[in-house]
Amino acid sequence: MSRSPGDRMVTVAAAQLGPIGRDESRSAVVKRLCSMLSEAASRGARLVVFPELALTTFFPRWYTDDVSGHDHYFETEMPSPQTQPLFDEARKLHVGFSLGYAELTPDGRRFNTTILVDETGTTVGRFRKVHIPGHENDEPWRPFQHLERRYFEESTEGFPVWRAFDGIVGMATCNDRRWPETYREMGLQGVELILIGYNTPIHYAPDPGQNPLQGFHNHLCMQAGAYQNGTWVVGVAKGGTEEGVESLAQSVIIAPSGQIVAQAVTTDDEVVVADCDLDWCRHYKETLFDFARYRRPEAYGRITGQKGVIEPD
Ligand code: CDT
Repeated sequence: MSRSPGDRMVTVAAAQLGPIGRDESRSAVVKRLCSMLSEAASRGARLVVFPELALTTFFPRWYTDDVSGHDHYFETEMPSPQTQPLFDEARKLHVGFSLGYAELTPDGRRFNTTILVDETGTTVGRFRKVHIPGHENDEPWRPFQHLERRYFEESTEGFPVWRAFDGIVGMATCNDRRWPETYREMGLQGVELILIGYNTPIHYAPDPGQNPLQGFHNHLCMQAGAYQNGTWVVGVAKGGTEEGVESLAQSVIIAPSGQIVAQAVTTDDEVVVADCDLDWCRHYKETLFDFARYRRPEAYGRITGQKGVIEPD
């Protein structure tokens, strides 16, 4: 099957962020995001993808006995008076966006959330992070903590997709990108564009031998997810050294072939743009990865039937 561009060409921007300081105000961050929206729009983007926890510093690196003492890092409404300018700017520029932030619900639940907003400024989708990495309790032996499991609940809402931007769009958040089930769940709903934000410290305390491989593993899992499901994947970092912790940048836009078509070159605020032909997905979804023809769910019972490893006797 030869590849000729289809009608559903969507220009997408990966809006990589550099560090956000502990004391940086919401309004200052929103200003940064608005200027990136405007740059992306001037470069033809119709959809701008921001990272995980894009409104604040990565606060789960700090231990606290009572997490409610850190509620100022959470959003209780979206948009709020501080974030409304982002929605207004998007509507004015006629671009959509996805935005990761810490969500505190009216009944006191905390999620690591991403929303999808269309070109009219309307929220069309909400995803809550499924795989919550790190630890629950203080582990002072680490040079810095990764306390997402203290701050956030695991979502039980799975991986929905939405019809938007002339295609089928899904979202995932940071650690979700390392799990093949994430992509397959959306692949089985015909996803054509997966938006992923991440905050990935270079130093992995439980096994520092993985540190030099952070960039490789980041691309490896997203490229495999794209190819094996015939979908575009946009992976967007909050990178650079934030409050003394160095995080991976290397944001990318990946085609359904698994090839990287655009990549950030800095560790700071940077807009990377690519034309994403959603019709390209068909070339994989209707050939090698024609699920209806080739998948063997009857051979995959363990995937949903068990959680951990059960070794043979
Ligand atoms: N934010 C996030 O999910 N980061 C994780 C770090 C895992 S190490 C505790 C990631 O998978 O990149």
